[in-house]
Amino acid sequence: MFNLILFGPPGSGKGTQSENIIAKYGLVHISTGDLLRAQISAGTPLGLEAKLIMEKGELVPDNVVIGMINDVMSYNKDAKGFLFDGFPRTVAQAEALDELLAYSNEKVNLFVSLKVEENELLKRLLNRGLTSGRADDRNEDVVKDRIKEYNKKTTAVAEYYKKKGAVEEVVGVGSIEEIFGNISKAIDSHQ
Ligand code: B4P
Repeated sequence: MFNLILFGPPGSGKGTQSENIIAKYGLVHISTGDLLRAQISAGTPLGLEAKLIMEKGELVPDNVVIGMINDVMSYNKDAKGFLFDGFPRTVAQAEALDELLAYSNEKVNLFVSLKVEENELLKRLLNRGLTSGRADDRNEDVVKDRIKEYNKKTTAVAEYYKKKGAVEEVVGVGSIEEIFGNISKAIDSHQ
């Protein structure tokens, strides 16, 4: 198995690059943002709870997100590997992922961190808000709160994986193809 985490602040290109990565490497894509939005669309109790939190730009509780990840991994036991997009976002989530993988003698093989500065993130997300229909992209204060939440709770995840090794930083500014080329080089050198 090859298990990859694509990491970065909101708007750094995780969702965008994930599409290219799964097409090239055949990994099972797990985006916690997409899973949560699917729950919201289906109007489940979990979705109703998540909607209120996501509209404020905050993180959904760890136990909810870890439960969703566990479900998708269990349904995909024969996967060649997983691409985790937008997960883990806290150290508790990172520890839980390590435990889930360890059950099947697997581990995180590579952690790719996309580097994009805050002004560019703000510009991209507000721009996406014009067409995406996503409430959390439309309001500048909410977008800023998401970036603050990332700085407060999520940057520690990068430190957690740096201690374990297999971390690659990729500049997330430039053309989508150029960035994907650099991510591919990082993956190829760790397979
Ligand atoms: P996510 O769905 O993960 O959303 P995101 O971080 O905003 O998006 P992403 O980073 O994938 O967007 P992309 O850059 O591709 O999370 C949404 C919310 O869900 C969170 O705020 C939180 O509330 C909740 N949540 C999700 N996971 C959670 C977890 N594990 N724990 C707790 N809560 C969780 O795209 C951004 C824009 O940039 C696009 O318009 C794209 O076209 C553009 N773009 C991409 N690459 C570009 C480039 N190179 N140049 C120019 N523009 C580019």
